[in-house]
Amino acid sequence: MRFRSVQLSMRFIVPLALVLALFGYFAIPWMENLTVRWFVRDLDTRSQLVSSTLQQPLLNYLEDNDSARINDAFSRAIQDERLYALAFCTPDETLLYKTDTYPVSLGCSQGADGEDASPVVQLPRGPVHVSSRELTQDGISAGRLILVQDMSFIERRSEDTKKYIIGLFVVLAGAISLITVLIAHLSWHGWLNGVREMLRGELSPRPPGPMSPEIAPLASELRALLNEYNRDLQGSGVESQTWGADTLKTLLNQDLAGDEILVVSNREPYIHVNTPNGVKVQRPASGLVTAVEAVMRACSGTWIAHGAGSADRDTVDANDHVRVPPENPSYTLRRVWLSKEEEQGYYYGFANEGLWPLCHIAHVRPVFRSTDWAEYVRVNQRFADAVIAEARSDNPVVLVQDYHFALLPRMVRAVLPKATIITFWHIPWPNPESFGICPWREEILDGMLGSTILGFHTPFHRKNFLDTVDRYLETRIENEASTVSYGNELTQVKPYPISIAWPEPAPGECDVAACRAEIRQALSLPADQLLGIGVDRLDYTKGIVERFQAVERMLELHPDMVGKFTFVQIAAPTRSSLDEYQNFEARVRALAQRINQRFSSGSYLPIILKTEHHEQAQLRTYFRASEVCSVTSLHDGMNLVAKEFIAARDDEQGVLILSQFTGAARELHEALIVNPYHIEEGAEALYRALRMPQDEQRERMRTMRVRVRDFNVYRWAGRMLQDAARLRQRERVRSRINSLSQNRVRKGDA
Ligand code: GDG
Repeated sequence: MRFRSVQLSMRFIVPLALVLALFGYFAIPWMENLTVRWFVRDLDTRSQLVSSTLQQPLLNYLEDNDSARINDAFSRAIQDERLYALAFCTPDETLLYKTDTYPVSLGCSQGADGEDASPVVQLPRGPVHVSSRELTQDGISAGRLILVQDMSFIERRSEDTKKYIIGLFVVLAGAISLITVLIAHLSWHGWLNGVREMLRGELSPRPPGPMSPEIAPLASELRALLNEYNRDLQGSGVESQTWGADTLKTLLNQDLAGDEILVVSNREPYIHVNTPNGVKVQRPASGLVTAVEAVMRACSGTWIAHGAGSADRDTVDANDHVRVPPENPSYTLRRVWLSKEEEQGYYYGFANEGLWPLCHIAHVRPVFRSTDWAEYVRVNQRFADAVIAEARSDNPVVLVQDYHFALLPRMVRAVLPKATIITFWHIPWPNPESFGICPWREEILDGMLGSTILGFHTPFHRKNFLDTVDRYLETRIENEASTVSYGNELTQVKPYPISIAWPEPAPGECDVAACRAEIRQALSLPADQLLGIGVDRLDYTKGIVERFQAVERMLELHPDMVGKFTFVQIAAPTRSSLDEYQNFEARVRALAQRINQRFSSGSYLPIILKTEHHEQAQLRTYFRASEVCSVTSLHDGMNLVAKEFIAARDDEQGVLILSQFTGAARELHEALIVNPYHIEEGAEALYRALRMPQDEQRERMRTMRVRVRDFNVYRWAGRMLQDAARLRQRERVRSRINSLSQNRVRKGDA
């Protein structure tokens, strides 16, 4: 960027330097000439003055023939430093009197030739100015007085003037160049910042205002280009395809010939719980479940997960199977039961106290215990056994979900070598140094490389993984093909950004105006109250504390918002048996209380904290009712809440504030992108969002809605399954060729 501004500046400086050089070349001789002319005119005047002064005394002395006095008068006159010599010539041009300094070569002819002759005469000692004055008495000429003036001082002065002029030009050129560089630099940066802000909705400390006029016409085109570029980045071949549940079904039937799909995850998509009113079904607060459930509805198959609900055992058959979704069963849920020790060591211990903080840069130290590791290995084996038991063929397609099952791919591969194992890592992957903290790093990497395909949300996480493998294992990495060759196996490692299923308008759903009224009424808020919404699991990676601090700072900076703005935080309880999570919840509560005490008046509270599980439909109503949705994760693989908010806004209004540390920020450039650690930036984003004109909201929201609609979860799954289908086809062809050549060898032997 610095190079660009230097380049830009050079375009000004080079022509400027040329102009100055030309100017100097012609101007300096012209100035010299002018100076000489001024001085000659000055000497003419001086000559007249001196001769007028000497005229009368000279005439008197001439009349008296008093040569002594004449010589004396001449000597006194030339004491003047510039008057060099004097002479008197008779009317018949006889040199009668002269000072010793008078050059004899001049004789009496000088100055007698009329006004046109040049008064400057070159003598061996240098140039002199010669002029003569006729002395007359009663109209009769008495002779001519000749004055010779020294001109060497003119040369000296002219030299000085030249030096000053050249110096002046140099200083002037330097100053103009500096100013030009500075202006070019500033305007280039200003322009770039403007473009950046426009593309990413990035914040600037200045108050919200219209887009600068030189950038505005570029906005749509640049955004369109950026979207196109993103499409290119995210793969090829399937990009023009519109993905939906039906496309996925067709893909499974055609490309995968109806092959069996098995999903493995820790969290189950439906939890049966005992309540005083009987058994109820709950949907967990989980991004993974949100995404994979939509795919399973389209694919059928079997989903293997931990049965964690209090009524789960009562609702399965003899094979631990239950058909789901309960209202319209389309696939099988196979539950795996874990003892308290297994759950503690594998899930809470190794996965959530070890791997979770290890992969998220959220400044919580990972804890690794050998006992947790032993449980992690054991539970991975138990789930691998369940996969093997559920498989009806020797080559099922197994979709392994997340960091709970890093070892499972290798375990399944050991028994079902022909299985196509697709592992998706839903959380970020850290750099090799950070990952190196894990005492069992080689085992984890070895387990994951049992997969046929390994997916991450972003190219950045993929690269971190490849660098880590390169650092800790003996592998061959083909960067272009994005494959890792380890032992005799090949794993394809690619980015597959996850998304949501684009929602159909639910029958009986409130329109935006009704949703707004419903939520404000439920919260006892005035009808015109401005509303912000946050929806997260109560996790320290989600930046809830920083979000509240931004609300507080916004109210400090913009007191006009006190009383008018309320932020609703829905925080679904999660991993609450861990100390870290209990401490975090206490911190969030205390902060909300402190801010509320500070700004409350009457019934007004700036923050409403709801630490309870909500139904999906309720969340959607909140999204539709709010002016702004705030997603301020300190680190997040993707973040589906951001996409759910966008999908909920069919009125094309509402502003998304999005942390730059989410995978979603790589796609949703029209959100207001913030650094959640920078509280003032968060505060200004909030204020800007609340004051954003409807047209700008519409433009941003419309672009983001098209993107989330097209890049939906079916596409996410479809791209992975298409890659799997290609690899399976290649494998089939290879094994057919192998068996053909073996047959030939056998026939030859016979
Ligand atoms: C991991 C990665 C990645 C929240 N509260 C309730 C509720 N939710 C739903 C949201 C959303 C989901 O939970 C949360 O998804 P996120 O993507 O934000 O986050 P994680 O759970 O941490 O998910 C993440 C994701 O996997 C997918 O790959 O994006 O980066 O960390 O769908 O709506 N749902 C219900 N009640 C709630 O109270 N029903």
